[in-house]
Amino acid sequence: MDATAPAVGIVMGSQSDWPTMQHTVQTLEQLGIACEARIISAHRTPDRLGAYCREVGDRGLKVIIAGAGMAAALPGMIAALTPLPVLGVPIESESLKGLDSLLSMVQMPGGVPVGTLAIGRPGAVNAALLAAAVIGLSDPEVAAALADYRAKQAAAVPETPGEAT
Ligand code: RP5
Repeated sequence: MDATAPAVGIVMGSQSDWPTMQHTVQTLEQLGIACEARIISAHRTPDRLGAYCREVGDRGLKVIIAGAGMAAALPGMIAALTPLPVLGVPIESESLKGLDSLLSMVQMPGGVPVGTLAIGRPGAVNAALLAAAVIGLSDPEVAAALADYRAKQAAAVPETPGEAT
């Protein structure tokens, strides 16, 4: 893989999604996977969405991760407009705590899949790890980085509980 060309496109519906989606970027960086981040709203910037989806395949992106909140149409629309695998991160909304985002993202009609992750930060981190697993199928360096990440994660879990804080 060309380490400088982004392999993962991270798209979010609003600047307000960045505190969550930055965890996707950080996790990909830990794994040495180049990515790009864009703000594109399915509802507020539909032309930007169309333009991005038309060119992602040509630029060599392999996976798209889309974070959105409320009526979270973004990942579904990207899945409709590109052949790339699309992972969705439901953003924790203020009023309904992300249940709105989760349900609107996960309930795709048959034929247009979105791999929907957990609400909020765990989903943002897991989307990066899942993208790494997909890319790792054909990239031994990424597969090794992911194996290392998981080994470190396992080593960091104590065998017995400490004092409750
Ligand atoms: C969605 O609406 C965004 O993904 C965001 O989670 C939500 C609220 O956006 P802002 O009003 O904070 O810009 O499109």
